[in-house]
Amino acid sequence: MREIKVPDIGGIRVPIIELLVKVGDSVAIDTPLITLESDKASMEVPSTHAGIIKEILVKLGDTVQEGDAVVKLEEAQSIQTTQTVQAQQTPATPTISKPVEIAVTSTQTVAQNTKSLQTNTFNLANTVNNTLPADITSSVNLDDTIYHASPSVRKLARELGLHLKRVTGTGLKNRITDEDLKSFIKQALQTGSNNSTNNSTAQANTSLAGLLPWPEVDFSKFGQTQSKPLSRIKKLSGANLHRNWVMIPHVTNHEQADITELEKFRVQLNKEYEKQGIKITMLAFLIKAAVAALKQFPNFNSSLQGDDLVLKQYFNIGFAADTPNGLVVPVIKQADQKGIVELAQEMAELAKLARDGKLKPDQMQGGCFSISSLGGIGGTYFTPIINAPEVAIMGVCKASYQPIYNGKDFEARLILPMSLSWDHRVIDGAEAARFNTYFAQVLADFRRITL
Ligand code: CAO
Repeated sequence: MREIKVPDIGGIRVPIIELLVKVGDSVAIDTPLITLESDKASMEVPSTHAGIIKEILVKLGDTVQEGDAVVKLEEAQSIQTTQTVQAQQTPATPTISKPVEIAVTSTQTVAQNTKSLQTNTFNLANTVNNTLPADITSSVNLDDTIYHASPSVRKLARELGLHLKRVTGTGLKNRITDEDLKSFIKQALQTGSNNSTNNSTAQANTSLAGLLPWPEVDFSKFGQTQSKPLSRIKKLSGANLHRNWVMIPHVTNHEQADITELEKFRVQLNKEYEKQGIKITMLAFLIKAAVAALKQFPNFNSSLQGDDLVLKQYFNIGFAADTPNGLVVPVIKQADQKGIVELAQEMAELAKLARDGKLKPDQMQGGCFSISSLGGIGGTYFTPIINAPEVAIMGVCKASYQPIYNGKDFEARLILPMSLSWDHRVIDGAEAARFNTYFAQVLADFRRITL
């Protein structure tokens, strides 16, 4: 049996404010056992050995110093990491599934905090600023009763992008415990899944925004009804679309492209490739034009990450595909390195996989910009929803012949209606108008792509 003791914490006595394990728990080296807190900082005491907790030698509120025994552990000699501990546990064994990464951090925390406690220069504002992202800390109230929490709780909250102010602490001095955080997350997830099951995602979110609750109506009062569960894809895409529509301050600019010449070229190409069974649709040209426009306007090929704009040097283009189960967006990778025929073939393959429900996750990942084409169906203009974390999407509808004045006469020209939605946090209106104009120019005269 091995006793795990409090390491060097700078020769002071500090109270235990959290017990992080219980008898029967399996722990790995560096699994946090207890949280200590002085009036300046908090720190976790990690296990120095792997094994099973046989006895807890301290209780909440006890004050401890270096060398005090915390727990008795039945050592598992061969167990060195959390992963191996987990692999050897039987289902009946209570487990602590804290990833090694957290434990490593807590070791560092002990070292950092020990130093700080010794020099007594530690200050809470610094802790907060070091442990929370800048955009959160800038608006944070530094009153520590608001989000008093151990380093591992803070870390988990940070990883989930969750502000601790939203969690109610039930520990000593309103401290937010591991359990508080977990039950908050559990509740949030339950609310989310309930909402998606009831097709009323708006319900929770509108209540957050202070809006009226979603109306609950007994439709059968007015006539016969039948309930049909949403498909898995509809639930997933619905949740994503809802988030993107609510969270992105988006604007949609409309444009018209004269694709008379391009359509002639497409028809000609289709004749040439008919024998090979290759069909070239307008979408292949739209993908190529999108690449050209992204090269010309790099802000459109980016994603927001905190205060940074991540500009991508690759050109992966997603296209919305309508399937019996709902909307999916397969991604054509490295579209800049592919010709029209190759793009048309790959698009047809991906669209078929999508319709058959056989797309693999990696075939829907890594997109830079999306195109949603309703051209084969109809309509004039619409307002596509940006496929976050992308910052813009191009929607096109059915091209039709329009009388266009050429300075002398009205001429019948094939006009493609285009609708570009863009994220106003990243792109300005003028830039969007330029992007759209350029996009339309490329489609009007595809030779521009070579410029
Ligand atoms: N204007 C006029 N005709 C068009 C056109 C356009 N912009 N785009 C396509 N067409 C024509 C095609 O040439 C084809 O005609 P023919 O059969 O006579 O050659 C016909 O419409 C059908 O094309 P298609 O839709 O099968 O092919 P596509 O390459 O244009 O589109 C795909 C493929 C997968 C994008 C499409 O099948 C699809 O799923 N579209 C729906 C996308 C969607 O749901 N978007 C909404 C997202 S928001 O909810």
